[in-house]
Amino acid sequence: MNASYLNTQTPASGLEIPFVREMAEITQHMWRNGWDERNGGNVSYILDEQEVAKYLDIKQVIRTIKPAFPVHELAGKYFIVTGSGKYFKNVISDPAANLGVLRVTNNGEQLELLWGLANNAVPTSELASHFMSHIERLKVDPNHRVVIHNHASNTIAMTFIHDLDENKFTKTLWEMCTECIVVFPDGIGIISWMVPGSNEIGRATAAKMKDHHAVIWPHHGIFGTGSTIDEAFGLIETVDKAAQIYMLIAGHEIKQRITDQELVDLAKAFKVTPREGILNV
Ligand code: 2HA
Ligand code: ZN
Repeated sequence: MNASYLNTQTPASGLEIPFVREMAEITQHMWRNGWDERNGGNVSYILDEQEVAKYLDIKQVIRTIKPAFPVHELAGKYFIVTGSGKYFKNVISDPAANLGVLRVTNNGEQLELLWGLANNAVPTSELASHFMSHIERLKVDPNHRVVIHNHASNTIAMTFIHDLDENKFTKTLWEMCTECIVVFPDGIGIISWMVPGSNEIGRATAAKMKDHHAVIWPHHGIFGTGSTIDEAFGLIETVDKAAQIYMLIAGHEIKQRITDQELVDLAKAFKVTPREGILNV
């Protein structure tokens, strides 16, 4: 038996940490869906202190990073985020280079890096939209944890040929697949086209997050939120599936459809309350 072989330990990659693995797997799924070309897309996920402390030394700050604006509302919170300019395709093979675990300082002025973002990498360019969205979702849902942004293809396509009025857009999506109204009864928020990466687009997105789990950026992509990675990802999957059906039937003669009364019946059966002002019954 070769002793040196026995002593060789695989260096820790980060994948042994459950929340790192979750991020690595979900970014890989998104890339395989064609939703995250090049460095497109970003994810941020609020972690429990106890969960982080199980795997990392939370007293060991690697470096501090100044956010674009102070985030007092998120003081003391822990996040795992994707890095700016990083490719979702590559997260699974090198999590520490593409992801980072951060803590917001108690005064909300700084981010303390506890793991990852190797080689001086910085958090996602859309951190403003993520942080502002977390702040708004937490006000309405204490279980809120996850913000995912990606370039879901059918959703982007639909923003070219459908009216961007959010009630009309939501109704069309509800009509495309039976489960939609059950998955997003609060409907889809839509902002106007804006330059990404700015505090302004963050504010516009977060304003819609006050009463929607998902917000579309026309000709760019989507933000989905939830209390788990599965929930936020599942929401985007469902929206994009409905948008895909819309793109498949667009321009074809429609012979039958789900009626408003049937949508009401669905909502009743699944005990959800559809956003007001969308269904005509
Ligand atoms: O490059 O998706 O919106 C990351 C993005 C910017
Ligand atoms: Zn984007």
